[in-house]
Amino acid sequence: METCFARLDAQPASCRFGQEGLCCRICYMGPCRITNKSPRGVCGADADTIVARNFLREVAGGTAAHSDHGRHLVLLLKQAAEGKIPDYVIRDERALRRIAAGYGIKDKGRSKEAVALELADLLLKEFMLQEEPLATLRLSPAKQQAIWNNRAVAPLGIDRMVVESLHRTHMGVDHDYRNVLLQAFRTALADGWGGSRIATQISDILFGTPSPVRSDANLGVLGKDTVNIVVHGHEPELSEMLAIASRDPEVQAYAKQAGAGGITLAGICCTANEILMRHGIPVAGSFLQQELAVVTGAVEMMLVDVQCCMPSLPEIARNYHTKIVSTADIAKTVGTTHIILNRDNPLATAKVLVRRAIDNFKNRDPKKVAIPDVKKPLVAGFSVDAIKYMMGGRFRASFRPLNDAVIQGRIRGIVGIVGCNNPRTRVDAFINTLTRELIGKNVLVLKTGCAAIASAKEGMLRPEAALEAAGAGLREVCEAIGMPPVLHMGSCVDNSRVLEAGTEVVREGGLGDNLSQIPAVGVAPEWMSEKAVAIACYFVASGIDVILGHPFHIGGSENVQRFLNEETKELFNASFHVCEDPITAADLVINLLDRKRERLGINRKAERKLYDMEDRRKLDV
Ligand code: BF8
Ligand code: SF4
Repeated sequence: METCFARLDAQPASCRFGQEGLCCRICYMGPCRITNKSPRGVCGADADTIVARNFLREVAGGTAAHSDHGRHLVLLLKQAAEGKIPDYVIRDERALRRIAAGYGIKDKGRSKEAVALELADLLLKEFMLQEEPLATLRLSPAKQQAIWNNRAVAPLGIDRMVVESLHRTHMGVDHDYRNVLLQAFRTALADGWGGSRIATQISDILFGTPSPVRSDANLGVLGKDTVNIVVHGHEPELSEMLAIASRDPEVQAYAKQAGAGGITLAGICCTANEILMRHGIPVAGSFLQQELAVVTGAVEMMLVDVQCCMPSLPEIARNYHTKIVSTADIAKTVGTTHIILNRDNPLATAKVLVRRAIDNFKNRDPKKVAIPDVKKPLVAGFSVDAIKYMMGGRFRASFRPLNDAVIQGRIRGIVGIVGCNNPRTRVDAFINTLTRELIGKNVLVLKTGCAAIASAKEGMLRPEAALEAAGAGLREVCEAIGMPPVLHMGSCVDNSRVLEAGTEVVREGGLGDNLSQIPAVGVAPEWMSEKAVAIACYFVASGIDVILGHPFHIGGSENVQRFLNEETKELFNASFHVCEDPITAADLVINLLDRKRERLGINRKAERKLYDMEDRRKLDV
């Protein structure tokens, strides 16, 4: 069986030009490669221009992916508000009214449908704005907006930013690497404070704002005697319907008739995170486990939509009875069965799919079944709203206790550990070592994407993990609230929740008046996708330092490296750092947090020491 790990071994050594960003193939006078002997491409572009242009194209790709997902959801909200698809309803009216108020939409005395329609129209415009900055930017702290305006990086319409980026990187257009890189930050902001934020908000309105929920993670969640259906990809539209369909009594009875013990619906990648957060549906695995899920021989059907779905899946599935079904018209793969979603009645499509999976149960070959006996319990569902509620109950919901804990030093700071897995490094190793190191040092860890799944599989998303591994200060906070030391905030578009959490911290007061002042850092230890590049850029542009487990493809230009790793400090009060091992990364996180604490005048070492891991051990003795 050939999986990504074997295919990586079979790859020739990576091309240095590609790795360093020095290969340009954007016009047909090329491809051009920059060397000492040929320091310019045919058109005259030098290393700085070529590296910066390639980088901007990556950011545009990542922004496009997140934002197109956001657009699909806005269109869905519009149709739901118009009553065109009865299966989709506004499940969270409170979220709708709160979010609409954030955009200044009046909701008093108006039906939820009327408010939703106005909101959907306003958010659709976010994609199209030609001359005004995004309205969604106004959800950030005022000082943050001032920084973006001063630096001329406040994005206009999301689509316009992506198109402009492609235009500016066309042959013979924008050649000043600084100008090109500023556009990279501007485009990334249209993702984090545009497309991604919109996707998260609409998902909450349509499918419910997540709140703490129990579940399990790892391949062991697949049932030996149940029909196993795995949903994989990113958009929650169909998986939400599958969650309902798989619980339908008639469908359940059909599974029993087929000789199965029931139906197990499980997720891979960010679809997993979406339905875990809202329904507690178990997680079969992260990005690099998609092929392995098929290799268990126990999956009747795997549904794929967009992003991070490997084209190898049908090839792997040929060795088993597994049906790979693609569900998005913009994402087809040779060898899959493609279904067209019944837009008028998506629940009916979901039921047909579940029945087809049940029909396939009889084709399972017991001799080929090998489900690893691994799974860990977890608690997920930490939306910003849920965190506020946990801290203060319904009537005093607020971040005050969190801010106080940071000011007192019980929590040293907040780190967002996000992003993918990458077969070039040992799966989950960097993510999990770093996470343990940091919670031991009283850093509250927020997680999204496949990094969150890594923690789930390690058992770090259980509240008990605070007793086992957190420093005394963090442990005290977690125990008082009953929360894990690592909070699962959702899928990759839900990195916008990390920004939202930072904004709440600022709003609550006492830790500075923009995001760059709060003791917070982002880390993408095992990242691989263009989306991760966009996320990293909008974190930095939002004033949050970002540590990467391996560098961008920018090694070919010292100027580009200097701009991203140094000059951004002047622009945004944050920059990129590269740390290739988790211990050095943990030290750097602590260092960066302490510097921010120092500036806020709250870095009182004596108090903080009391909460350190070593002291905690002494106290325990
Ligand atoms: O968007 S963390 S491997 S699944 S890109 Fe992909 Fe990376 Fe996973 Fe979700 Ni995000
Ligand atoms: Fe070569 Fe310039 Fe064309 Fe790039 S744009 S391929 S550097 S000629």
